[in-house]
Amino acid sequence: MNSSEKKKQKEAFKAAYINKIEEVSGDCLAESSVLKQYQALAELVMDDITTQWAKSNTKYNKHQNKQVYFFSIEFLIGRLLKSYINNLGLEDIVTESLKELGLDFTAIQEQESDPGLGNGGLGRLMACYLDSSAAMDMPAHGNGIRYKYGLFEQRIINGEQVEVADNWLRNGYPFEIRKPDKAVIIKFGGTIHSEKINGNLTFVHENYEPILAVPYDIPVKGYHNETVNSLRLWSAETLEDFDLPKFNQGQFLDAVRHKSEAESISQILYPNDNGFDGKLLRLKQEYFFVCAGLKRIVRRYKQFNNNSMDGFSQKICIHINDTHPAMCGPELMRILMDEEGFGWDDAWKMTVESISFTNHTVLPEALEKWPVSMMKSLLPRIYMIIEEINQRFTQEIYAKYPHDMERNYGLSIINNDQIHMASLAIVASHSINGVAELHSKILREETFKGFYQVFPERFHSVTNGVTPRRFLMNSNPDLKDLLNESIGTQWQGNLFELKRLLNYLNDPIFSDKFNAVKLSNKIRLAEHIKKHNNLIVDPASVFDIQVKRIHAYKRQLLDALHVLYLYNQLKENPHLEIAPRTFIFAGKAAPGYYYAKQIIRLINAIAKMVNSDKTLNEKIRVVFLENFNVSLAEIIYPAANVSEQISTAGKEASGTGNMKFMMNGAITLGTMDGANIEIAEAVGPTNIVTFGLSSDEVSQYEKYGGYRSIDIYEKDPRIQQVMHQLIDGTLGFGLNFQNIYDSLLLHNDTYFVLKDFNAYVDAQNRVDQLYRNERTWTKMSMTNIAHSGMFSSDRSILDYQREIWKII
Ligand code: GL4
Repeated sequence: MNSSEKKKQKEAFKAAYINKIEEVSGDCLAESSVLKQYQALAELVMDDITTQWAKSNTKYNKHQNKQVYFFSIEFLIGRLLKSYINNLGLEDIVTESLKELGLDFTAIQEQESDPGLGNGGLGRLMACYLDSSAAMDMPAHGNGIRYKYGLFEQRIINGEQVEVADNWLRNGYPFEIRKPDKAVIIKFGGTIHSEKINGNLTFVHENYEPILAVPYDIPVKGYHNETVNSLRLWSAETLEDFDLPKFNQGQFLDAVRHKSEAESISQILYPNDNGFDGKLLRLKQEYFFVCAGLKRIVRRYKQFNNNSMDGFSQKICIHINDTHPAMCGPELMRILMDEEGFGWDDAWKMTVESISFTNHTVLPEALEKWPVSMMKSLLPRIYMIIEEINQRFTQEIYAKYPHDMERNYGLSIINNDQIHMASLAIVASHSINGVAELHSKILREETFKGFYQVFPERFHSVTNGVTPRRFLMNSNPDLKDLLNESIGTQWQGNLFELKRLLNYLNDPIFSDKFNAVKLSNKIRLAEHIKKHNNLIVDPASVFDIQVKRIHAYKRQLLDALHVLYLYNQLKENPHLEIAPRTFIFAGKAAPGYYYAKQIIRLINAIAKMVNSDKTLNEKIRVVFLENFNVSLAEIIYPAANVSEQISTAGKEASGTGNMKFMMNGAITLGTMDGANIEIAEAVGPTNIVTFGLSSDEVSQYEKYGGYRSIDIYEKDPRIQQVMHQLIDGTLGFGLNFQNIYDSLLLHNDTYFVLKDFNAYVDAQNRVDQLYRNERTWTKMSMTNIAHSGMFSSDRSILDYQREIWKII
């Protein structure tokens, strides 16, 4: 675009924007609030997107291409305004126009609430996959729940986590379109009886409670193309607002009770990551979005396919994100048999051919098991179908493997009066995959070993990826510009092109510019820390960062104990030569997870002690940033030097934060777990720092014993010292971390924190040495970025297309 064209476009944009502000606020620009400026900009952007959206939908209705639907109970999309603007290619026009109008673009963006419709990696992965699919012109859509309250907001008060409701819809949400005309009815409870209708045995559902599912669609705009896909989120409503007869009889509370009970289904996101709590309301949520989503997909398919289901499983992929949508199997069977008139065998073939399943965790406490009684009374017809699926499946395997009764028994979907959702998902889909090589291997050899023996061809592996649009281009614009001016812009379309950066490893001018970008990102984070924690940190210090959900297996404790150890070292020897470090933590703990909350308390206690100790010469600082969410993450990743990925080997299915850090040039300090292993392979051993037990070693100890944490404790005075400090009042008057202490000694350290302590301290020393050689560190950092192509979610989506959906 030449400069006069650009000028014209900017003038047109400014005129339209001023108009919009007047339209949405009734105020002129000068008097408008930042909120109205944001709303006007959002509406203007939506005007552009909806036109393209309609075109994409028309194209899709012809069913020339296979459509993928991601069913997920979480979609952690983050703020959208900036990403829409950049994807539309309007970045410069908007940024410059707003500047010329004297408006603060950053402040405008901060008006947008960050929809917290997910807990962590699992939900964020879906958002990355939607972004990549749209960028690659692939028809893939999301199907989930429009929670009225997303994941709680975290406040840190007196060092402890306090949860506050996340009312993200408070000011309305400009990027959704409510579609009451596409609402469907979901039936809960009631009874089933069979009847002969026109000579056919038919199942009739009676006395059920009907709930209305109303879709809200959010456009998913592709990067610099014409594709706009849809994220459909369902909201629960009553059929009639309230029960009028009751109201007229003066029973006001009863009249509205039904309304609030119905609406409770989409009221709140369960705040557990990697955990299952078995609540009835959660089961309702699961069926709610599964049933609503499938109904619309089937209806639309027929509408544009001469009212026929022919070819359905060749044209539709139902991809289920972990087991929460596992009822897709029985529900599709129900629709096909009870509503579309198919017999069992045909319906089953179509179901299995359409559904594919990704598993996201091997932690036993996260595997979903629903009591038969609960399923039977809430979803009687679904239960009948699950029972029949199980009967047919078990019969088949008993006939095929008559000598392997014990294994066969373990494969039953219904066991001990519980429905095993992972087993259901495996049996009812043609593909199951893990999310990193190691994770997929553990699924084949341990978690789902029996199923792997029966269905080896169903098992695949697709390593996770993250979108470089949000996590590099948008959140690290200075790095983007530097890359563009040095290696050209091809990498923006194909992240493998970042390899060209390797040509600059020995270029001192480039290195200086590269380090300047990192420094300015660290200054931005330091300003955030000053504002929110009232703490000054030195941007020249090593920014050593662990941000993720707080969970025992992720071992924030190991990180914290090392900080404590380093503190002890510095107290002993104030002249200890180390590169100054800022240890930064952030992450939410599930509200009911006491241990994780204690970890937060511990980190804050250590922070308080360390930051107020003047004798340390500011060599170490400790920060806990409250309310980790996508927006905060976007400031954190670009500022990191060290990426802490220190889960107990074998426990983190993949991790995706590790990839976001790497893409922004942080060096991974990690165990050989999840996708860390593939990061190590990609960058080579000299560009990563790894340590600790391997997953094989962990699993040997778990199976055969042989680890006694007390032995380690008794041999290591450094460990004894930090352990005592947990309980002797060092960390503050009245602060006692007895249960953390007990978890390590009394309960034999389930996650091998003490076992890996020594190796971790050594690894941290290596990090220190490496950082102190600036040239080496810069090269390592550049090498990490250069090899991050493989961790783009574009690559993951290509893998899914080839291996699983068989699209290309
Ligand atoms: C998770 C895994 O814990 C995480 O390792 C993985 O990267 C992510 C996406 O596949 O899924 N599983 C659950 S549950 N929450 C996660 O973040």
